[in-house]
Amino acid sequence: MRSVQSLNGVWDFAFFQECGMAAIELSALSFTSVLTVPGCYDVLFPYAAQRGTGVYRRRVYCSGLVKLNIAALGLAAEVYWDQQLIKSCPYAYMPESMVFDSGSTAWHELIILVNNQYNQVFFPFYDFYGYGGIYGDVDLESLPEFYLDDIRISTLDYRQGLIRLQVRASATPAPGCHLQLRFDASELQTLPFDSQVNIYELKVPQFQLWSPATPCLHHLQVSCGADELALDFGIRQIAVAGNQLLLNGVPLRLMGYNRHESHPQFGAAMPPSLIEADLLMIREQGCNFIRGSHYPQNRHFLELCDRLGILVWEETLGWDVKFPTLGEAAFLEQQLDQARRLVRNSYNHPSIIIWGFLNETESQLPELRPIIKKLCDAFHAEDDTRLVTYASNKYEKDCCCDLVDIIAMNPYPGWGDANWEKVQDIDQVKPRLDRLLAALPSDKPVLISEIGAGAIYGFRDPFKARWSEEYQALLLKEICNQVLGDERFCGLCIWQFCNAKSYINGYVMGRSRGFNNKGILDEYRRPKLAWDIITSCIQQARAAGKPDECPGTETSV
Ligand code: ADA
Repeated sequence: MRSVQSLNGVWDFAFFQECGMAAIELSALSFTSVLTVPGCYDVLFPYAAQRGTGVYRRRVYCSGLVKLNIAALGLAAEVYWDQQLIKSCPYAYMPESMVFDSGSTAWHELIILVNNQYNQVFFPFYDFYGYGGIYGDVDLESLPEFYLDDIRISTLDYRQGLIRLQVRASATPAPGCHLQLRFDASELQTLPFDSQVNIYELKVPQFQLWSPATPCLHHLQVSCGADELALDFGIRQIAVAGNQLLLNGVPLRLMGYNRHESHPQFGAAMPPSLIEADLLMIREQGCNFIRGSHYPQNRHFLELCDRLGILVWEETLGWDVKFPTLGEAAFLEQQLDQARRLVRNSYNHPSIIIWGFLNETESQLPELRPIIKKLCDAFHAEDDTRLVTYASNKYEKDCCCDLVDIIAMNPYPGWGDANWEKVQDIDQVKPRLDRLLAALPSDKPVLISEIGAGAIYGFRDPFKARWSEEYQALLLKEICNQVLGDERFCGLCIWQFCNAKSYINGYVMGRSRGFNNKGILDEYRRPKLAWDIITSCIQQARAAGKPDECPGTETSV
């Protein structure tokens, strides 16, 4: 196996307020402080709420060809090895890997500049806080000269355990090169490896299907020349039949939450055990689905979803971007680049069933169609085994629904679309959903990808006024009953799992306390009244046979 060195831990640190990365003089730096990686600096004193460049430094003992992996960072970064620029990282939350010659056996200097000023990828109008820091693990792998660069496994036929294995090497192999592989504890297989990219169709011995009820993973060990890799994968197929979703041929209804990677004390660098705590709550409630709003997901999150049997929508960063930016060639290029990288990074996670892009875009405008088409095509070209969509708030006016695999709508009856003159608007839910369904194509699955209401934790009110826990609970009960009870919807994804930090002075936008308060839990994961109500609705829907396939209710094939 490759040797991997974790670079997590305590790094030297310096912070330059209101200073861009270009202005940092590497040779003149002095480090007065330290910071732990992973971590966000702008949730910590003395850097809390500041914007500028954080400079991380540590020494690394190594030599030769290496691959540096940074699980995620934000908002943008530059990576320097012995004062030489190795890579610029423009996308917040995107896993980064870089292969380079680290030099002779010695202590080397690794510097990562991490800037948290808004940029052309992370705009100030995003309704979630732009945290600065290294959000995920950092490690360094030693590579042989000829190495395996990318492995992708797709299910070709779930009934037979037939998979497609695509292996890309760093270069064209020497003549007579072979790939050795082993599934789980089965016999070692030897296959010819004669070009840089090799594709095999293989049957997995004694295969088991992956699904929310039985999240069985297989283990694959692959070696070629001096390189060896191992990974887990699942055999499962997600498909669409008319307005239904099918998982391994069985009708599937989604029930779950939008979730931000966000915590008041950790920002976007949540410890894996806290991520796990979120997922266990979600699964315990009877949910089977999470939309990873609104960016690439932490690798611990994805691994946990694979293991726990939680289905995932993963998406690229691009929130409510409007014209003229939306029409710029550079913006589209960036979106396409993110799409390709998202798929490459997450390809082997069976939990992911949907790729998403451009949250709440201008999909009511015909001039957006070519852009949406290009993005759908880019996702499909990288991955023809998953569904592609964007979450829309253009509802009846959306003119791009024919371009996606699954229609996803974010209506807010009783809240955003509400008549605020009325004390309550619960009775608006059903007519709003009916109008939506009447206008949308009926030959595709329709997912409610966001819906919900704000409530301030602890604000209890006998009048059930807006912002009270009571109003949120009442509205969510009606939403759950209407959506789960209507088979024309393939799923319900509530906005949102827990409160998440947003605009600091967001009072006018309804972001009081600086948080988006539509969480069913507060930002410390304390349940509001709606949590138990939603649990009961899921139990009732399951008792009535809906959703057909929540964890535990699935029929095996
Ligand atoms: C939108 C958006 C979410 C959030 C939500 C809200 O639908 O996609 O990120 O901002 O509105 O709370 O209003």
